[in-house]
Amino acid sequence: MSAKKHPFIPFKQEEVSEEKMIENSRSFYAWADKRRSVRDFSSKPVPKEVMENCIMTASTAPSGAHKQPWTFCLISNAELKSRLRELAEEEERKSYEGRMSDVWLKDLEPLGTNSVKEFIDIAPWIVIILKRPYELEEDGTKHQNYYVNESVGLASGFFLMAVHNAGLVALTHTPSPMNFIAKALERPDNERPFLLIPVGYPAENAEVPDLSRKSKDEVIEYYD
Ligand code: IYR
Repeated sequence: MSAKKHPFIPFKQEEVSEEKMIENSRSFYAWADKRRSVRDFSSKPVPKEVMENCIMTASTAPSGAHKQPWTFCLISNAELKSRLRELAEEEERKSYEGRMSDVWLKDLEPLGTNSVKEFIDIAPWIVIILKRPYELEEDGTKHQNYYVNESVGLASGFFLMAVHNAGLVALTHTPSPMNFIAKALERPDNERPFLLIPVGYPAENAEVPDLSRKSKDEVIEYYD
């Protein structure tokens, strides 16, 4: 079976001066550097359209063979959130009380995380990002997707920036193992949970750890 070739169309992008490029990249970096993972959420509602726009921004990410191997579950139902919290905490308790190594727990200490995940109840929206390792053809055959982790990782990054741009906060939560999510949401076999992301306003008394980020010298190796 051969896929139909896309027709090619001209691509034009408005050119910006070097000066403007430097200014834009500098101000974008300064703005991006203000994004923080927040664990203390307000329950203040956020319009559904904002979430849809953030998800559709995520879905503009590049993906292997343009397969867009992702599904976003957008959850506001209080009962479902509460069920997910219960299940996540069950797994997390097992992790914190035995599955995670002492070194891992020590690494997390400065972040003050624990197995209590009340943000799943409190945040107005829970977004579950699922990866799709394969698509099911109508005749039941499996069609593999490509670079699925890379693709869904990129989409997740785009999503976090879209949330930041909307003036909201998010947390990339990875209850592990995550099979319970697919089960609770009754997802098909070709979808695997990738991240659970609460989205909303920060609580009035929200706090974040006073972290610094790696410097240019620590992050970039030059080959001029
Ligand atoms: N998934 C656990 C533990 C955890 C792991 C890492 I690595 C973090 O950066 C933060 C938390 C939890 O969500 O608490």
